[in-house]
Amino acid sequence: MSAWHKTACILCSLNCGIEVQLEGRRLARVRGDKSHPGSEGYTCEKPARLDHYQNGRHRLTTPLRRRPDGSFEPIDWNTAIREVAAAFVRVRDTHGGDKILYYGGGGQGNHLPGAYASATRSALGSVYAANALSQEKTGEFWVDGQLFGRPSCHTAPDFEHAEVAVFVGKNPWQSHGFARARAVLREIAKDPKRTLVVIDPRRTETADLADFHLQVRPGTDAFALAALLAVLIEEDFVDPAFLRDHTNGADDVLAALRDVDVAVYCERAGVEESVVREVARRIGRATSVSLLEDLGIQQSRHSTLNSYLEKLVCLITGNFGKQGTSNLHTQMGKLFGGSRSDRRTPVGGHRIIGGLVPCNGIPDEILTDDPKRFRALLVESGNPAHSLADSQRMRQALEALELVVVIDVAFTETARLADYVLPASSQFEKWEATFFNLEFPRNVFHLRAPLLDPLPGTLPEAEIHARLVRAMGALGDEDLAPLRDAATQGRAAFAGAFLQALAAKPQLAGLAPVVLYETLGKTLPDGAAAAAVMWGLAHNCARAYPESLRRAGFGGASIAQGEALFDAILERRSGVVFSIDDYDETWKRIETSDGRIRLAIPELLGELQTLRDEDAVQRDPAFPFVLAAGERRTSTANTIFRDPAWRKKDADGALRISRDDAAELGIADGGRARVTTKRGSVIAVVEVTDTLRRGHVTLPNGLGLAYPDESGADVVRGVAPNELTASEDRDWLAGTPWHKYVAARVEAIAG
Ligand SMILES: Nc1nc2c(c(=O)[nH]1)N[C@H]1C(S)=C(S)[C@@H](COP(=O)(O)OP(=O)(O)OC[C@H]3O[C@@H](n4cnc5c(=O)[nH]c(N)nc54)[C@H](O)[C@@H]3O)O[C@H]1N2
Ligand SMILES: Nc1nc2c(c(=O)[nH]1)N[C@H]1C(S)=C(S)[C@@H](COP(=O)(O)OP(=O)(O)OC[C@H]3O[C@@H](n4cnc5c(=O)[nH]c(N)nc54)[C@H](O)[C@@H]3O)O[C@H]1N2
Ligand code: SF4
Ligand SMILES: [Mo]
Repeated sequence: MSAWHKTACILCSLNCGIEVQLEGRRLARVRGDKSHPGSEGYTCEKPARLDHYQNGRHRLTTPLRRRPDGSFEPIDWNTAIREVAAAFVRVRDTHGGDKILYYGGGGQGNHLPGAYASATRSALGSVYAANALSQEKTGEFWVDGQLFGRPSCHTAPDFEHAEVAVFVGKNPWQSHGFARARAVLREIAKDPKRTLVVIDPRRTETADLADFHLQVRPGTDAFALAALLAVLIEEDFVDPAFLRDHTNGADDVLAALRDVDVAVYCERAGVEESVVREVARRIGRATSVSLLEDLGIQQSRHSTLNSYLEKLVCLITGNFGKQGTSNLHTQMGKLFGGSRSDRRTPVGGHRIIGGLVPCNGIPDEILTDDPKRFRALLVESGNPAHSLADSQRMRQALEALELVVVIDVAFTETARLADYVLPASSQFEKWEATFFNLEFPRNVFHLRAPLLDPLPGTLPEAEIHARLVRAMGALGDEDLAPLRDAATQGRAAFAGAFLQALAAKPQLAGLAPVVLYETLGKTLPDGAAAAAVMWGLAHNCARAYPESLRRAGFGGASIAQGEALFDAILERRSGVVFSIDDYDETWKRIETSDGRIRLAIPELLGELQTLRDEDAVQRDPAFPFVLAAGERRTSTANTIFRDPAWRKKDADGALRISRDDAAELGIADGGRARVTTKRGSVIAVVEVTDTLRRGHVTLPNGLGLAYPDESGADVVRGVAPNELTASEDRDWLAGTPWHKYVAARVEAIAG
């Protein structure tokens, strides 16, 4: 029997700890890691199939360069690094480094490359970035910024302890989103003293467990949430002491919500007023309520307003800053920026939130003659040609750029449009980690050791960026040699030398991840050079949260705390509890000038007013259905598995449609239908279901990917959802897409 190696699942943001048995290079058997402090042995059904990611036919094994005729030729790494560095430097020197967009930062399992990419970006002066977060979470971040002072004041739910748990546009049974989701959902469902509420137009697996399911009409959550809030106020469930002690602007908010006509709004949302009232009473009387929102409201109409209303449910009832509610957690590394200012994109003037350009606005920044347009793109661990709205327009934008470089494990839809493709080692072939450390009161960080050597021909991103930075001439041996010497004398000596070097040459600060990798990194045990960046982050963490680290067992002065944390990160293969919080810490993390929550957000109270005159159903008779383009199912995992054979069920990613609609259109279960939107038309296999309302159809995310068959010819299975979406269909404030609200027509196909 071969050994069990510890690592983590990379298929969703939970990154459950797992143990893997290898057969050669195959991930032969996978089980939950009981010593992982976050997941405690829990997994869902998906990681058993991780070998489809590790060893599929999608793996790249050589750098590629595009020929003038659009085909690709293999090139060696030295040529690739030299040419890519020169091409980026040319764009920088001709147009300015700010014309180079970075799309990346990591997927569900790999965030260390984003840290190393920051060195390449610094060498180039690339200041604009985007990634999947800026097509899902940026509206919520903006609301957090208004309420709590900075977009990085991110809240953590606490379903483990909540008396009432509410999910709005979130199906945790399939998509998780908090630790041990299915176990926690079952516990809540079977406890008669606790209540589970789901707001979702589909009767999801989570809704099946719920005490209350508000099966809203798609795209009408702003009405449903406003009605819920109005009832909380009308029936006197507001917490006046909380509002008085902790918030500003409550009067404006309460006044705006008192204006809501509950009966009319419930009617528009397609939910029974009596049930909304019951839910409000249950929330109002509970000692603790926790809510979680996700794509169902973030990628739909009124996206940012929805996030605001969802948060107001907690805040006006005082469900914040205590057990079982919502709290501000620690962060090991920042997933997104915390700048207070509203920067705008250079061409379209789109809001940059959390440091991220809205994805739906990217084509506007490229497909223009404006001299401020983006000229080049570095894509790392992302697939914008597939995963962002409006694939057609995104492809046009990619072709219009002077330079596109893709770093990926696979020959993706985006890589096919690139000038250079650099093959990365997989997440099981290098040191990796994520910054999805979003827990409260205990927060966990897990540095994963490689299970395997890099696949020949590939390099870990840390090494790719180190080579690029050197090839650009930003860093030389004269910078590194003294630090390498100091590193051999121990970390205290290294720290002194590092600070001295930064003082002497301030531009090294931007290159710090690569500097650490090349110096301190070479002295770390087990070849963990790519973990070097964690040394800096561990010290930042110690400075930011000394008490939280102390409670987690990292005591002493700040420097000692940082060092002890870094050692623990390197040594503990199942992950580290790096912070333990008191509920009081939440209040210290509010970053408004007076430490109070700014409840009134004028822009969104303005939008709330406009609901009064808004027709809930804005349907073009040519497109009578609402299509949710991209649903999480047991058989989806973003695009991490490209091999369709990983899917045991739902192999083609069926279009779900209600029984009545299917009957009326003459479509049978297992048959095929054409789905048409203003942007495109596709053919999908059909699943007739009793879980949907009439007029609502859904397609899964992560399908429609090209994958080579045994002869090497590409086969595409299922529908690529963004052939159907349009970049202009987005939130007015945050630019988030309306993937869940796509006007569509559905037609039967004979045969
Ligand atoms: N199995 C699996 N798990 C995943 C992923 C995966 O691909 N597969 N991806 C991961 C990622 S990147 C993310 S961001 C999360 C996303 O996790 P979720 O947001 O939970 O995923 P979705 O299924 O896209 O959308 C959630 C719910 O929104 C509902 N919905 C659709 N329209 C509306 C509406 O108008 N109003 C309301 N209230 N609800 C609506 C859908 O019916 C669905 O149940 O999942 C993560 N987990
Ligand atoms: N219509 C519609 N569109 C959607 C959604 C939807 O619901 N509907 N969901 C959206 C959401 S929430 C998200 S998060 C995105 C997800 O979609 P993407 O952002 O595309 O993310 P992933 O599928 O997680 O992975 C991106 C890439 O990382 C590559 N990769 C894997 N491991 C490594 C590695 O170690 N190194 C490198 N360099 N690359 C690696 C994979 O091959 C893949 O090409 O899709 C979004 N798009
Ligand atoms: S919940 Fe997410 S991280 Fe955990 S095993 Fe399932 S897919 Fe993997
Ligand atoms: Mo996502």
